[in-house]
Amino acid sequence: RMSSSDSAVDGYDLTLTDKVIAATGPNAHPRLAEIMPSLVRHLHDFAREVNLTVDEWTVAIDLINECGRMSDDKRNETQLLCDILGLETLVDEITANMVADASANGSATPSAILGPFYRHDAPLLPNGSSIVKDLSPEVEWYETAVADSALITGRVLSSASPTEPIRNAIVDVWHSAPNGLYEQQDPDQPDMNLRGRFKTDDEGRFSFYCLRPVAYPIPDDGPAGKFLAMLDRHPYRPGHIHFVVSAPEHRTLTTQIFDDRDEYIQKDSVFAVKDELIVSFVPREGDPNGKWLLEYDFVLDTV
Ligand code: MBD
Ligand code: FE
Repeated sequence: RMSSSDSAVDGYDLTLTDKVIAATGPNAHPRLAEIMPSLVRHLHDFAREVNLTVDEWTVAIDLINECGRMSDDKRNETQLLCDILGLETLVDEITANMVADASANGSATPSAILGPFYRHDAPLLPNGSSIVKDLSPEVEWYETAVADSALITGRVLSSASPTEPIRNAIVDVWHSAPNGLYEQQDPDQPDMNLRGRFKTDDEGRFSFYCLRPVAYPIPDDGPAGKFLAMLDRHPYRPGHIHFVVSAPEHRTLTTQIFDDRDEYIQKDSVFAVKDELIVSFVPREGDPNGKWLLEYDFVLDTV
């Protein structure tokens, strides 16, 4: 029976939505009290819009449960599920917009998502050293590593005065090996391989040796990968290098750079590419440890 606008429409009980929203008590966590009505409304509207059945909902519950079961400190499958839905990129964008205040003048390096493979406490290394550990000819990807050896140098600058370098900034870097695996995913790589932290000198400079990054599939042996397959989507990310750049009195920058040679640059499976983060390595002579060069400056906003 249709007595008012909040009763049954198209056979669905809209008052259920209102009841769930109204059930929140007066002492609820303020931020939750603010956002839950919207979450409940969107969730319910979605279920009504697609005519979600119990069987379908059960499949979704199983998927989320499986993500949780699979996650530990080396693998965050739930985060990966969010990533393929664009959610980590979306919240990164929203956060960047929220913190854009008077101090931000738009010149800071754009952020990009952290991803599931960051590790705290990467070794603090002297500038000019290599994050490539124990590279022996026995390694299956030795040839690629030799051909792709790269030197990355640059400065960390402040958006407040970009002519003034920031000294003692920390550049925390990590990337996957040419076999497409991060060190913690691969028992054949030494601990902390392809990870390092570098402190900028008095001119704000950092430098280190690494490898040009290659495209690789996000782990597709778990529920997130199965989901991708069900969507007829590929699991590849374009070759990328992750950074967390931090300095006193500045907003910590989490970002990635993307190698312009990569065929997946326009079709990242986790939607993290931004034009300003696409870089060109240039060939370099006379240094077998660095056949390619990238000069890249990071610009941080003040807090
Ligand atoms: C990655 O290497 C990554 O950086 C992100 C964001 C998601 C999955 C795998
Ligand atoms: Fe990554």
